Amino acid sequence: MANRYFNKEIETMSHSEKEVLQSERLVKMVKYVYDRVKPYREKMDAIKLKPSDIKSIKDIYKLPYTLKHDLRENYPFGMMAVPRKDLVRLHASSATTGKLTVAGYTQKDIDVWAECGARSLVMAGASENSVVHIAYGYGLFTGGLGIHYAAEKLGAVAVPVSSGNTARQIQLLKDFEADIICCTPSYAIYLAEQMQLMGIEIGKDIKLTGGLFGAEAWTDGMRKEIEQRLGLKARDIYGLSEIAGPGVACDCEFETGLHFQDDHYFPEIVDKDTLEPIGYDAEGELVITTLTKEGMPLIRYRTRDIASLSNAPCPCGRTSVKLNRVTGRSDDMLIIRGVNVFPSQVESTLLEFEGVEPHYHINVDRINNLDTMEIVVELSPSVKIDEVKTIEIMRKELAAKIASSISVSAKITLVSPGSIERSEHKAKRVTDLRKLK
Ligand code: DLL
Repeated sequence: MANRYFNKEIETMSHSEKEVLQSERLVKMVKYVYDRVKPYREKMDAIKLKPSDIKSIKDIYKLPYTLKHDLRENYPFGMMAVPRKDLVRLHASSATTGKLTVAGYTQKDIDVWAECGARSLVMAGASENSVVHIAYGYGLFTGGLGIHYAAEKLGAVAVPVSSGNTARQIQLLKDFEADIICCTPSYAIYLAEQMQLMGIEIGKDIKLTGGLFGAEAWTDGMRKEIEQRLGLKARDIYGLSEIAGPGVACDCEFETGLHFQDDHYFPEIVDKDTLEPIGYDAEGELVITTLTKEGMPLIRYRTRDIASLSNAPCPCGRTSVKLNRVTGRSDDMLIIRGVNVFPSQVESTLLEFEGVEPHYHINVDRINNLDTMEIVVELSPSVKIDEVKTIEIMRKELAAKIASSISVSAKITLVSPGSIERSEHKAKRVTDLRKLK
């Protein structure tokens, strides 16, 4: 059996030892940013907080938050703690809204990120004997290069396919006999669909055993679907370019939550309205502090991701805090007639409903001052689109199921297989026409 851990000493460290390590690192980090990053010095001076007031990790709540806005205001290099000559790489976030946010990394930052990625690959069952097919995009997006360096660190073979050209992806998966695949969950479903159309036999032509899927919110229903269609174990990997790309947290085979690499990245959950820290198992906004980053350290960075943390032990022996599946970003939350709706809730319901596929798009509008929601979803290939009566019954049943699960009624439009645009990158699930009015 492959090794269970990439770095056993750290991954199974006792809570008390971890706390000592985190405290030492935080104290150093706060002094480091105070001395080197003007926006941090100004924020701390404004609340009369001195670096010496931070004595242990328990004092973290005294520190001010950092927002995406701070990164944009200081674009491109104002948040860096080292001169440009000491940076070895820049990435930028996908910026679905507004200006790009840039992240700079020193060589040590790249090494730490690769280490965390390697820990994640091991959680997906990879070893130095693995062939890792990397179908995340390479470029300013951190997915491709992030996993690439992680695979090399592990000593596995990295296959830098990047995104796109699905037929070639399938050919290479077959020819290179990859055992591990890394891509967005929505692309994994698309790949599986194409393999089926091409008559590829899972387990015979394709020998995948594990995968790291992330970069977008997805559900346990989607996990089962991917596992069944691709014949592998699907792990959930989390990350964000501002902190490091993929590998900030990842789940193991016990699926008890995503092990947060909390020797380097310290997580907190805060109430998204009051910003008061909240304890374990309650949902709120994820806030992350980098404990070792040199290039662009971030103190209490508000990620806008909605999640919860758990400190329940995991049978795998890893002792880190765990991140319960990110249900979505607060920016993605739709408010429909006063009710909060996440696209992931819609996804869960669709996956439980027989006869439709997890390919969907949500259209939101406001007509005569009333919010409207339409869910366009693909029928499974086994359902005949011309069976009008069957389709009408399905539509009504699905509408009732959606209304009871998300507490909002929605118009359901069933479309034929393949009609919803597939994404090679992060899937775009929502069009909110209210924002354009
Ligand atoms: O998406 C980094 C990444 C690449 C993670 C590949 C995992 C795999 P950004 O483009 O900066 O970085 O987007 C970060 O994506 O704040 C979340 O909203 C979302 N996200 C990332 N991973 C997950 C996940 C990369 N596993 C933003 N579940 C984050 C849910 C995720 N959302």
